[in-house]
Amino acid sequence: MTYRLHCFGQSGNAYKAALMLELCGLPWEPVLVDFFNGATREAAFRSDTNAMGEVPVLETGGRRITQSGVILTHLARETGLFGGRDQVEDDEILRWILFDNHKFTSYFATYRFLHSLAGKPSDPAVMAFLKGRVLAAYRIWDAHLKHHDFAVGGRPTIADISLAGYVFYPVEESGIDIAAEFPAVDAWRARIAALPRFQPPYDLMPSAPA
Ligand SMILES: N[C@@H](CCC(=O)N[C@@H](CS)C(=O)NCC(=O)O)C(=O)O
Repeated sequence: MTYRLHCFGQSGNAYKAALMLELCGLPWEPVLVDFFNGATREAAFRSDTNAMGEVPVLETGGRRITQSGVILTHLARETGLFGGRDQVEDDEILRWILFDNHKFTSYFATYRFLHSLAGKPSDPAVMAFLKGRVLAAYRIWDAHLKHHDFAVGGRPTIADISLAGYVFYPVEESGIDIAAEFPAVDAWRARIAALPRFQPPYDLMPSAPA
């Protein structure tokens, strides 16, 4: 069975799913979503692909699974890879995935979008507010990584794969230099990049045209 992942290269949320598929050695193919020309806002996308109007969407076994955290959890359960070893670890993994979705990914992704992908200048006050939220979330993750190699249990799990969604994009896209400002995040990022079958986002997924 080949998994089909609705995605586009610039989407770090989609990259979380693509990276998991790849690290697990699963057969999958990308389905390019024309995000910058409004594909996720079209009625057909909402009715046929995802009523929430987002990527990633994973097609598998006649189902369409959405929300990267759900996709990661589903694949960990199916493969027995990158999941928790017990209920306590599962709870901790979910805790970090929720932190990632609410604070770590979401502010960074919004900031990066306005910084380099929106195609028009952004309100400086909005950018200053978002940058403060980004840096606060990165400080929390960096502090954890000063004393832990990974999010949970001393080994890579889907929590790390979720948190890794946006950390491999070129620094120019966000203007936030992770290597310079967050050394523990930088070292963790290198540990993720050293995993067998790792590939960065633009190598795994086709880019959406601007
Ligand atoms: N919490 C969601 C976030 C997904 C998300 O924000 N996807 C963006 C691309 S990175 C999207 O498709 N946005 C479409 C839109 O807002 O119109 C997840 O983790 O899957």
